[in-house]
Amino acid sequence: MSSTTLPADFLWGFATASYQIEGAAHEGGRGDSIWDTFCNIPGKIADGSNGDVACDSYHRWKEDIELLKSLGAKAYRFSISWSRVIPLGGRYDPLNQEGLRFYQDLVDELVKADITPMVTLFHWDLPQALYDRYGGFLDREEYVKDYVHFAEVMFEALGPKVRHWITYNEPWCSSILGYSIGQFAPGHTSDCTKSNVGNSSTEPWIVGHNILVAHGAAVKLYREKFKANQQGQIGITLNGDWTEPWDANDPADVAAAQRKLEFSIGWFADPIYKGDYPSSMRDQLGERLPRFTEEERELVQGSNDFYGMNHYTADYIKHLSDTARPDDFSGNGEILKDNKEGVSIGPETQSPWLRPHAIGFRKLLGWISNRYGRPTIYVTENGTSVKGESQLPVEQAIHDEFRCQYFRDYIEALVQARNEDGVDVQGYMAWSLLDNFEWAEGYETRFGVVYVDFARNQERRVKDSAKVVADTFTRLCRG
Ligand code: GBH
Repeated sequence: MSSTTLPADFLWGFATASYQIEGAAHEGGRGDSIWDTFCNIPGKIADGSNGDVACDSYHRWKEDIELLKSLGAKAYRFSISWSRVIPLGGRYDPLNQEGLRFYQDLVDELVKADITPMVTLFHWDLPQALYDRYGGFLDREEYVKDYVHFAEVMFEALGPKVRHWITYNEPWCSSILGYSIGQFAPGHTSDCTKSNVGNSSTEPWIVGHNILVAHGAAVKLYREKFKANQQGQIGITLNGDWTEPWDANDPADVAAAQRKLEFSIGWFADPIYKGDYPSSMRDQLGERLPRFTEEERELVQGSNDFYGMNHYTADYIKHLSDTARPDDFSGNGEILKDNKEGVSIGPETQSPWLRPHAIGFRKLLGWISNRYGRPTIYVTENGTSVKGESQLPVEQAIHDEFRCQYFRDYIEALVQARNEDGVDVQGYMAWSLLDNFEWAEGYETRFGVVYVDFARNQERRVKDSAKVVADTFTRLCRG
């Protein structure tokens, strides 16, 4: 194989998430999730919007599959709305057959179209009833049992046709954004200007721990009860930005950049691949970081058949000299977009946290591969917003050269990581198939390779970037 090709069976395609695209929030028997509730709190979503209609994919899913087909996609990653399937969420609560049918039909049609379904069980939309009943993720006993039951329902319903399962999307976000900063549902934080519930110094670490245990328990169930027949793979998807030291000549910044990777990625991946949290986290957090019981460790260690990697950007990290604050979650470093020389990590986008830096993708693929013993990696999200895109008339927005260049650069970095650095990356899903509900930013920020006209009936228009992704992989995958 030459250094500029990918194997013919390389799994490439596009990704979405239930609450961001489905709409039909109060239809088809769906129960509320914590995001329905969160969107109703004034001031939480930039444009005051919500996912009630979103891309209306609950009704237009066939059109979405046509789009995937027209692009030649090999795979489609989507997530399940737990409260659409079990409106009240719990293991003794009734199933909603109409919700299950929706996902079964979707999977059937994808398979007919020769598109591999990649199913994320959980992309942040926890059933509200479970939060009301026992505080959701905070209750290790109840939460883990309810999650495993939900997973079992889905393995049974979709398993015969699904070979790729993702237990969780970005537990870092559920923990830190949901329970430390309070920027995401359910909005817990110690910052009393934002919320009167939460404890940023303890809750995020408990939430992260319980999600890891739930992931491990669902994987155990899959392996024991379904894997032999269904022949699928299961893993977790973690987010992580690459880091560079703010001052490359300062060993304290070099160490802080490494610590930031451990606090964001190692937090979840170390227990899965090595059996415990990184020592840098234990050192800083002490007993605020839960400890694994022997039983939990057994569930979690070795629980990934593949590593799901979401990646968008990079940061410069500057060490902080004082003792870490109780609400610190970055390993006691400052996260900056300019380095000591004032050089930006990359050009600005619509998202304050995101600046393209493709070489960081290659470096992070290498870091993960080395630290965790060369796991199979599926890139489950990668993409960018474009500064000012929402202000553009559709005829201009669809010519998204900035996003096209992002994809060219990042896909090239992936090919180099695979073919020159020996990283075992076997798939790539661009984020996102559609412009969609971008969480706290509402509809002000677009990530789609397909434009969605939210003012005109959710009409879809393919952007140039969709063709760049499709053409690039079609060319690379000739074998
Ligand atoms: C992905 O997360 C999500 O999986 C997807 O649903 C979402 O649409 C997509 O990003 C685009 O945003 O506000 O400074 O605290 C990407 C990883 C990690 C990016 C947390 C935003 C927040 C930084 N995210 N980060 S900050």
